[in-house]
Amino acid sequence: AATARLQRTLTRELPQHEGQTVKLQGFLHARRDLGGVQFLVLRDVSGVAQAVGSGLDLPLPESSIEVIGKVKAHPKAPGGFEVQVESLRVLTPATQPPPVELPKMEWNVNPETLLDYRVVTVRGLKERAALKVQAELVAAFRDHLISEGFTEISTPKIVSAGAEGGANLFPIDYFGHPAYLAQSPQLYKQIMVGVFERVFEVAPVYRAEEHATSRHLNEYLSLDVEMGFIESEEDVMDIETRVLAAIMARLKERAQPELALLGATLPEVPAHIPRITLLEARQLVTEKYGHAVGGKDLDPEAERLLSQHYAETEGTEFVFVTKYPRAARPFYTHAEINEDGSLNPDITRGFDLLFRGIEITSGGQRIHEYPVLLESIADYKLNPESLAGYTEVFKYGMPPHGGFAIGAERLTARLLGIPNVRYARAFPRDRHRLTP
Ligand code: AMO
Repeated sequence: AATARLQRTLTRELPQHEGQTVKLQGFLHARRDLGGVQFLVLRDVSGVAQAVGSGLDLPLPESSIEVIGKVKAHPKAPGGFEVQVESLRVLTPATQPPPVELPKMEWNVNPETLLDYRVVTVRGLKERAALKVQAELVAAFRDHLISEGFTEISTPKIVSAGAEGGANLFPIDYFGHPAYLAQSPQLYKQIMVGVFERVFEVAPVYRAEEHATSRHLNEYLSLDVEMGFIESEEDVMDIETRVLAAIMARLKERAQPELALLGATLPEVPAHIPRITLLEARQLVTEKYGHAVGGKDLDPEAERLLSQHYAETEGTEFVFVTKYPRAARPFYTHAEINEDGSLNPDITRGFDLLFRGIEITSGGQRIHEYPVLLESIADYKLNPESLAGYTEVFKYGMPPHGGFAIGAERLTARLLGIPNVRYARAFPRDRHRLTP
């Protein structure tokens, strides 16, 4: 009766309860029987704890359980303490063992099995740590932007036209009308600059990418920012730098156990992240590393080499690649402004941010003048009627503005050394995966 009134203790709190009787609740993470002595590892939201007993009727792994027992210092136990089991109660027994032993899971060992059984493998300590770090990262993104006067918005994910161009749109049937899943909140976040001037959104977006790579998902979490009354895309890069610094500061403060578990080190975010134009970047990787860059952008190898160059020469893991050619940017991107004030037809104010060898952000200044926008839509051979709901707002004094978007899974994966963005999402959608 006395123990029934015990409050729940978290595994993390055991050191504060040495010598006391505590009640732990969680999942049976692992169990071992050593000649009559039984060891169990209980996992709760705060970590794991070892408990030791005998004569216990142990359920299958992943059963949810309650353990009551005395806390004892034990140097070999995880966290330095163990619980000597006085009673074990099975709250809900697992009806079958998990298809893989959770304590033994590693990235990329049987990756398909891990994803097929994601409902339970996502409970794994590393899997959970990655998602926890991402949650902290998103919280930091929000908090920092709010502190700089940004307002959170929510824009439609069912849309009538693509925002980013390309063929990677998911068509859907909207009561008999053609519609699409949103590729990005781009057009709506720009419209909302007319309301709040500084806005951000945290929401999934959809890309019908047919290829399976370690950096592409068909549904990913986009961390979007848009701000009005800027001078140029430099203002946008400055904000992004501060956002990244705030993210790393929060992770340092709040995600140490997860970072340690994953063996991850946080990057320093320099006050000024180096900036190099795309043209110069292409030349650099060709001249320094002998890599001939195909296409109009940087290919993945060029991104890797450019990051390597900045790590070696400036000791930074971030670099902005700026002044993208028009041909490599969407129709809404603002042209570079020549010294005489005219618009450069070939170069834009679009940029990417590379982190540890991979593009994690695109951004730039946007076209804000109605006639210029209509001209761009015509140049890109897009249908002005399908974009009329967007272009309309440019009749009403849209200020110079710009923004950026961070792919949350790419940033998480690069931060934590996770080899594939699929493991930086609880339930990834890829070319072959619609469940769970
Ligand atoms: P972009 O299309 O470059 O730009 O996307 C921005 C960032 O989103 C991430 N990303 C992806 N992550 C996982 N899987 C994908 N298939 C995928 N595609 C993109 C990347 C990328 O840098 N509207 C612009 C942003 C802006 O200018 O504000 C846009 O969507 O990290």
